[in-house]
Amino acid sequence: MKAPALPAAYGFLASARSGGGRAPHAAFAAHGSLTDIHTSLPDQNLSAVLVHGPETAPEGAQARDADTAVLLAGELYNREALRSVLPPGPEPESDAQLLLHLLRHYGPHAFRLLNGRFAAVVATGRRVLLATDHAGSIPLYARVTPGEVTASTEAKTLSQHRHPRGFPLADARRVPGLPDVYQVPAGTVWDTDLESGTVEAHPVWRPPLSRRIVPEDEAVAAVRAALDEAVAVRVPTGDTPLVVLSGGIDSSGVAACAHRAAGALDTVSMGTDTSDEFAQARAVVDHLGTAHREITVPTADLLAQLPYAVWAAESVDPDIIEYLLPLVALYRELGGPARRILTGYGADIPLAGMHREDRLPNLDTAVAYDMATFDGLNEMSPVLSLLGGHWTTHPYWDRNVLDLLVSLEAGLKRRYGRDKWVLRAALADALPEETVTRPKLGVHEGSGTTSSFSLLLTGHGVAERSVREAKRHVVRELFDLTVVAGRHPSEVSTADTVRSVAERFARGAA
Ligand code: IOT
Ligand code: MG
Repeated sequence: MKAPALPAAYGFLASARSGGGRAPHAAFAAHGSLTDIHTSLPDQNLSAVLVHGPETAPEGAQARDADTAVLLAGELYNREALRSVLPPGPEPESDAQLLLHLLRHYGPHAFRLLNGRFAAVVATGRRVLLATDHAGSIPLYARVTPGEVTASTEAKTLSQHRHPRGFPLADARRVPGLPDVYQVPAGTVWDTDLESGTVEAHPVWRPPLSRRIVPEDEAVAAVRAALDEAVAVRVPTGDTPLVVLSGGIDSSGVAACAHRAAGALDTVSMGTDTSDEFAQARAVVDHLGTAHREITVPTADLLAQLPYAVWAAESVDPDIIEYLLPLVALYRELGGPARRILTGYGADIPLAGMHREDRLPNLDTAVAYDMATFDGLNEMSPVLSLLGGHWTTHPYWDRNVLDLLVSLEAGLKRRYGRDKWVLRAALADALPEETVTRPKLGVHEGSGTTSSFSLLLTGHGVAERSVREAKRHVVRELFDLTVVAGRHPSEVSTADTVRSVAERFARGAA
């Protein structure tokens, strides 16, 4: 089954209360139309503001029956399988409706069944369920007080209170600078008692810890089949998808599968004035016959976009912000009507693609480490592309693809001197040989982001050995300004922030 052009909603700010209340007010970084909704249930009221596409009917993001209301941002990918476990009846009209039916049958365990990119709020009886997909790919934040649960896909919309008003939640991840705001973990359902404000966390997905020994040809066929399927369910009916194509194996593989599924494909590559991989992308474009576009962003402009990257990702991790910055620049530069974009993001994590490493113990340590630490980094947040009004989806972090890739024994990931061997072999018949065999630079390296950020700091007098720490401070300060204090990134300057951090370092105050 194929995906609709765009999901019914990209995000929300929702408030469930035992008493009455107004729709909360929200300023999202995600660019879209806003719609207020209200649902009265016997034991609580759910109000929300939804952010959605200009042409999209937001009704599809909500569903209700006598005592349950569902709010779903994002989309499901295993719709057909999910329908197959429900009794025959009329087709659910939306993913929210499908989830409502599943909840009737399985209760909160319904979330164990979902393969999707979503954040959900379910008001039911006197409880409120807050749920993320397995990857937490749409970040979800909450403030919980007795009598009211407020949840949002962007933490900044919860930042109006200077002092904690919500309950402290033991063991839950706090949002820096927002004292009573917590992030729902990836692959988790928070079951909240509205009256008492107590929260129980139920994990519904865990990254595989064990590794499977599979013959080469079986592994290769399984990877190809899983990726083909993950791409096919992300390709909209009757619409040409867009792939952000670097020319490396990850995004080229997505492009090959998407071209096959849709029959036509648009691609776009980004470079800077100092470097690009346009020729490598061009090899794939010519091979597949895609409608291609090249965008060049001056390196100097990249760093100026740091406040936007932090505002969108709501992450304080400087490495992640460096990876995301060129993509943010690309998404903001794209223009045009809202598009569905497929990326090759995330393939390097289960395949240890960024660790060009021959020793299998080290390789599997990298996989295990990255799978244990991705949660909360928000690197797959849709808000990054929604800055430009576009919806992204990441086939390598499809639940089936990810489960498979993580669980393959390390010798299938590094083999015959090749990184990401099993993926390369899986795509060998679909791409030019040079694409299949060539290692590539990461987006941050290719665009020169890492080095130009370092240079900006040393240029302001930060010592070489302090650059890493200074980057951490710059990113945190940008987070405090844009997410915590609510300043629009257009009013925040990377240069000023770097200057003030550099001065602090010079005084030895950092
Ligand atoms: P990289 O793998 O280079 O890029 C990620 C995706 O962004 C590509 O697959 C492609 O779809 C798009 N992209 C990258 N460069 C361009 C370009 N020049 N033009 C158009 N599209 C482009 C690291 C990285 O460098 O990205 N990403 C890692 C994950 C980071 C590690 N995270 C973690 N340990 N939690 C990845 O797995 O993708
Ligand atoms: Mg990659």
